[in-house]
Amino acid sequence: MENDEPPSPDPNHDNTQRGNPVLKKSHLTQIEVIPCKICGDKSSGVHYGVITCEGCKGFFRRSQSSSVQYSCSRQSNCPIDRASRNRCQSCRLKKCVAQGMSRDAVKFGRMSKRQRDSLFAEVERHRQQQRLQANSVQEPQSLPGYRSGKEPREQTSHLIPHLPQAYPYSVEPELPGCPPEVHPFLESRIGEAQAQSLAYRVSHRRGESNSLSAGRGFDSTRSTPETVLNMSGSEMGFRPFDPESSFFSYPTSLHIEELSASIVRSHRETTQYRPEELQALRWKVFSREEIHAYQSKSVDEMWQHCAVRLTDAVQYVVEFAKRIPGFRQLCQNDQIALLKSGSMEVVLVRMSRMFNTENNTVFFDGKFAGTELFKSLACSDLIAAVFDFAHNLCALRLTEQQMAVFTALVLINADRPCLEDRERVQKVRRDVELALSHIMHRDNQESLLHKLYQRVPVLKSLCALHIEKLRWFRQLYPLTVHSLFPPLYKELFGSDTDIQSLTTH
Ligand code: HC3
Repeated sequence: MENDEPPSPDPNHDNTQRGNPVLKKSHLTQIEVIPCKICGDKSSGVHYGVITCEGCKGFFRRSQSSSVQYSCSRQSNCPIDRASRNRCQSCRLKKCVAQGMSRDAVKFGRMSKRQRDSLFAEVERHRQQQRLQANSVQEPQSLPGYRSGKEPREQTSHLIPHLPQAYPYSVEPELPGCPPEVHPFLESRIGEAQAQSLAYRVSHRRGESNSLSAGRGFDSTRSTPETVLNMSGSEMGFRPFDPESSFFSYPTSLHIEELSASIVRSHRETTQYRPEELQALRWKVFSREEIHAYQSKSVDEMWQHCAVRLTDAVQYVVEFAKRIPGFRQLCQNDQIALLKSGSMEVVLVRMSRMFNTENNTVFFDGKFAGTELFKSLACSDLIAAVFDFAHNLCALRLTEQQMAVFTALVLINADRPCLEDRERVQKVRRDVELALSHIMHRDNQESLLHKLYQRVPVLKSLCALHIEKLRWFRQLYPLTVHSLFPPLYKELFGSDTDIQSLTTH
């Protein structure tokens, strides 16, 4: 049983005061308003690339120095919080890795200015939250619900907005024109996030979305995330893409260049793992015992486990969608309709980033797993088809930029059911199509375009099969779906009537 040793000075770990003369004690104090990303305890700084407490810093350091292999005696999904963090070393380490802790993480003191700005933007957000909580914050305004071809109903949806840090604070290879950015929105506890609603998650006031896209200068009186995003954007000489100003104009090549860069940046901000991390972990596979533990789960237990993991992944997709230029200018009903019908498809495309074609495994729960791990789902045809899709797409070896724009194209589909303004969706899609063509042309890989478009109907069939399996599962375990599946999952893959609307187009 791991107990937290008293913190000891560690020459290798990032000591922010020693790391950078520019950082003052006040900076360190600022960061400490952000709780430990692993257990939620009071943090003491950025350690191994992630904001953690002393206990989790010491735990991670020991896990890296000792050759011990941790294993979970339960279902590898132990909750890790201040009180429970010492109960399961395996799950604690898994969470450390999932949050991005790494021996190779850049020291905070040597972070780029942009990354430090992003971190301080998050500090500012936390401080705002603390101020709001101190002044008994107002409940978020409920928003008109999603109209799935029925009469408008009370807002009941459960998708989107706040997500845990998608990127830890560590150096990233910068793509031209799309520098790494950790958006202050990407932060909160998953449990909270899953409880919120789709309409709430895509919600935005016109003014807010305008400030995101209008490229305004930094207004110190409005230290909101949007203006912070604009500040760091303009500071980087990166003029945020402004869909409003160019929405109806003929797309110039500059407009398409900016659109491409904006989509790629949104993708980088909202993928759970960086390519380098997945590469570094590619041979971290589950042991026979660990696979057996998954296979020993009952059908309903494994479905619940995967439903939670799938919902986590969807939340990142929803955040990505919100950042696609033009998406937030669509009416809320259409934003939700595109997400309900397209987010699973994007999850499956993104899954190919986490796939190792050499041993046909996918990164899941912190290690790489083969189809056999999912046996207790009792839907081997779906698993086989999903793995085949991931393998074949992975074999195309898309770059992150190509992946980013392709997933935007998958999402922005004017043929989806229940859309109110198809023409407007088509206008957004047209620019994304041009962006994909632009990127493939630039990379001299136009031949890939045809192959990518051929994958789209396969995605649709996979999602139809998934819905069919869910219908079967719900008949056997109605209570499990009703009481134990994340609200967000139920909204996404909804009741039978919604399911039909999702799969008839
Ligand atoms: C598709 C999948 C569920 C989702 C799993 C995800 C995409 C979850 C996010 C991880 O970061 C990456 C990942 C890896 C494996 C993916 C699973 C493979 C098989 C399984 C099913 C096909 C879907 C089961 C979901 C269900 C049936 C509960 O709705």
